[in-house]
Amino acid sequence: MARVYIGLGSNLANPREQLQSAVQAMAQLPETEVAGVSSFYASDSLSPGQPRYTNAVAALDTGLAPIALLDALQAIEASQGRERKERWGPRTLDLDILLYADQVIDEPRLKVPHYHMHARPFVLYPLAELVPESFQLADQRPLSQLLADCPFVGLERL
Ligand code: PH2
Ligand code: MG
Ligand code: MG
Repeated sequence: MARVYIGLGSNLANPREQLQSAVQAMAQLPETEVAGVSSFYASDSLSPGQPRYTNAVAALDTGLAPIALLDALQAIEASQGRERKERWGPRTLDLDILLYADQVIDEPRLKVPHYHMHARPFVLYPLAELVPESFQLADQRPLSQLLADCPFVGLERL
């Protein structure tokens, strides 16, 4: 089993319900258990002119290999009405593999740790709820240092 952290995001069609259904769907995946879910947080979209996002992070223990997990998460996104039109467009559900055990993955479909997670408060603060204080990311930077460099600005804990 691998400990995996998933970033959840939604800014369309009742984001809180989207995140709750996604957690239930992840709990039903084969060889997978949900080990924890953070609080939900609201913040403005990084892309101007879009509805505010609701974000959270979930910890999974899974026997699915990284690409099999990615396929399963994309199927959940699709089942909740995700449409891929423009990059960074508004979305009913975004499920990002943030960390997969301590692996560094650089494949066309999947880069882990997730790009930009190191500087996004809506990823780092929910992640910090689920891991010990000494937690190190796969590329060795301690989470405490990333948090110190990434102020809790514009985040609203729901
Ligand atoms: N995701 C994006 C673009 N902008 N902004 C917030 N606040 N939260 C997100 O999850 C987010 C975003 C693309 O994945
Ligand atoms: Mg995504
Ligand atoms: Mg994303």
